[in-house]
Amino acid sequence: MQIDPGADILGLVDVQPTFMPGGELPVAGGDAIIPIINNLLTRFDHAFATQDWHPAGHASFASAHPNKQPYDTIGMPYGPQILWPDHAIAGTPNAAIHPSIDQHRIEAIIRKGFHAALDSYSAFFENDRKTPTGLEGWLRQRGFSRLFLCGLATDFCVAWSAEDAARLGFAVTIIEDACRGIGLPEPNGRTTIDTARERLVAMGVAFVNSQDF
Ligand code: VGL
Ligand code: ZN
Repeated sequence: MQIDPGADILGLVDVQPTFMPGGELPVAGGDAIIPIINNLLTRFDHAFATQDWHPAGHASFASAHPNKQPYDTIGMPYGPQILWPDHAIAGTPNAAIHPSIDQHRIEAIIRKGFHAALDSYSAFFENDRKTPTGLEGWLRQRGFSRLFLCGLATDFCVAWSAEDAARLGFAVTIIEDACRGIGLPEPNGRTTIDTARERLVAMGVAFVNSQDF
């Protein structure tokens, strides 16, 4: 795959210790993507990153709701919300971009999920699908039209970011080996990783591997 330095940007989604083994919401193999992403960061001229960034007591935490457990789903004013263990607490070391990530090409960092009553998986919109993070404007003003996404988790924040980006008219590619997913069970023995991939492929999102560059 040829990278166009004027149009292409690598997006690092939630590459934070809170989503890695030893963190609060560990994604299996989440730390294995760090060297792959550092290698990708030597190929792209431009990168941005997101950070999941929640206040203590955030509405997406099961601990904020009486008699609820992590991975239960509840109804929120903006729709169904999966509840999570407390994670990505703003300002804590585990909410930082992983310290082993080479940040010298990261030109913008977008934090999301800081509204106490509203979750945000996507880098573009909070989970009401309306409240913008500002990333769209930044990308357009900088002239980027093709996004290459990596990070955590494939089936939540990466998938929702890819879906919004495609909907907004960006060409979107997910670098699959530079992502890891949570994989909650879905009907018929499938997982949220399978259903997210299917939905994204149908929307025209491309899937590649880091060796394709
Ligand atoms: C994420 C669940 C809750 C993610 C963030 O980064 O995919 N997942 N908050
Ligand atoms: Zn979160």
